[in-house]
Amino acid sequence: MKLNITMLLAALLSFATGYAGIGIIPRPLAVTEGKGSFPITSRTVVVTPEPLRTSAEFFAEDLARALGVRTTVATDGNARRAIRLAVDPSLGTEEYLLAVTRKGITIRGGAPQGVFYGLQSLLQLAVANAGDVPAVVVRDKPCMAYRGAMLDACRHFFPVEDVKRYIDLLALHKLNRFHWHLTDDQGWRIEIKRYPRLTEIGSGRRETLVGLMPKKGGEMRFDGRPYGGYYTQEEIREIVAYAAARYVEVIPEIEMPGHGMGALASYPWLGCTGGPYEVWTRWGISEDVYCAGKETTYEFIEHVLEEVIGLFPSRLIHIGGDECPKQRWKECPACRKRMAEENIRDEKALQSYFVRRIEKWLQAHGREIIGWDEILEGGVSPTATIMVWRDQQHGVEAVRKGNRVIMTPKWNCYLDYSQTSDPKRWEPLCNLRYLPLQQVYRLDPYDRLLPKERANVLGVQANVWTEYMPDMQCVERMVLPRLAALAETAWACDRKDYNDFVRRLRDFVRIYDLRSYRYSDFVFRGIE
Ligand code: TNX
Repeated sequence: MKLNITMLLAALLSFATGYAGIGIIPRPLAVTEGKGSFPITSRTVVVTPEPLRTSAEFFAEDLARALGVRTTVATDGNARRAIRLAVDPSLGTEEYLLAVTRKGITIRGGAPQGVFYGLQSLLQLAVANAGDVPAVVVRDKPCMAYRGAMLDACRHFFPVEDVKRYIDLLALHKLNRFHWHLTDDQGWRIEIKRYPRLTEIGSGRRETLVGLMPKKGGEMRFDGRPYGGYYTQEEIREIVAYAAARYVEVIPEIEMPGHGMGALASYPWLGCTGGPYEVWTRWGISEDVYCAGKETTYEFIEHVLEEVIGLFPSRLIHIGGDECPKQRWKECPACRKRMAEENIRDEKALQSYFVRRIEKWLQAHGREIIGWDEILEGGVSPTATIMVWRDQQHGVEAVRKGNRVIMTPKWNCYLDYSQTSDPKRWEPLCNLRYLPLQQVYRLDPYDRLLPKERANVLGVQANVWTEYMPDMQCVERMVLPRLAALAETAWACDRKDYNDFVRRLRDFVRIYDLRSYRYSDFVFRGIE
């Protein structure tokens, strides 16, 4: 009851400010307002074909939570006051048409995921208008096929329930790829049956750095407590299925040849020096990396990937490839020998050899690689997808080489960067680089590209590195509402308007409230 009054007031307020409550994020392709409204009540029936039943039930649950109204989900079509769902193959796969009249609501989508996105929009309209949905026709389709968000589960570990909560967020923002960063210097988080030490040893660390950015004059302070966690294969299957039910594909990342201390600590023969190694307790880049000279390294990675592809059906498998110092390779006899034998001119080319070998293996198993933009160095195969995280110029180069790219340039997409420049408002621990909401919004994935080159930009992604995010509450506060800005680029890259976005955001954050997601309200308070 209390909720309903709040909603009513909010609806009145938005009316008073001349905003008819038809604010959807991301901004749809076309919105045509009609006359009157359709009130959703406990007599409303969601009529759905069987394949869309799960989506309909998610929607009914959301409504119940949001409005305190229990709608019924049914597969027969005779209800009078209905929300009707249907697949209409004349529309694109992710495209939908939502029509609200005084008599009822219909959502048609080119495929089930299109209907799912239509339901997300309807939920927004229902919540913003306290269940009395204004008559409108909304038509939408995403401009990007790949709409992602990454979560780093290595620097900090997030239990299954948190990962699901994160996936819920993706679905709410109509994103469709969950990039799961599962291995790094600070921890190995995926169970591999053939190599049990990866989780026995590699998933834990002695302690964790809790000082603020030592590089910037902070002190190196550790908490002195062991830390760890990993996902069993069963849990991974559960998460993959959970995501799939929300039209989110999970793309696992197994980092190589750098960021591998979790593995090296578990099996020291993976490094050039043979160790001993330790799972890292602080952030940064380790000089010790997988040995590119020894054959056993490649065998190990292939065995790991064999289990990985058994768990993740995604065509793309992320093999990392970023920030790999080459000093150890320079000093390593096995690496020198391999370079001589394979006619490899320098260490960058050795990394390229490494990546190509793994790519060949994955291709032989029906998969494709995606890697951070450093894999461009030393030559990259044209079939690799490049995840551009440094300057967008690397993306332009990759596109011109004929590669496909995902744009996630750090100065627009790194949601670990601080959202305010005001030190008094920083999180207790944070990355001091500054990335306000508007700067996320400003991302132009096609910047510097010719129109005919655009097709190779598959999409955009937000990255959430968790050095300074010990738990999901913190992740939520950092990610929201910046994720909404990214989502708008992914769906509406050619029809963005920041002020209009902020206006719609006021409605949108009520869904965060309803689901008790934490978020930053800086934009509403004029804090930059
Ligand atoms: C760079 S982006 C990294 C991560 C860090 C991040 C911190 C990338 C491919 N590597 O390992 O966590 O910066 O912002």
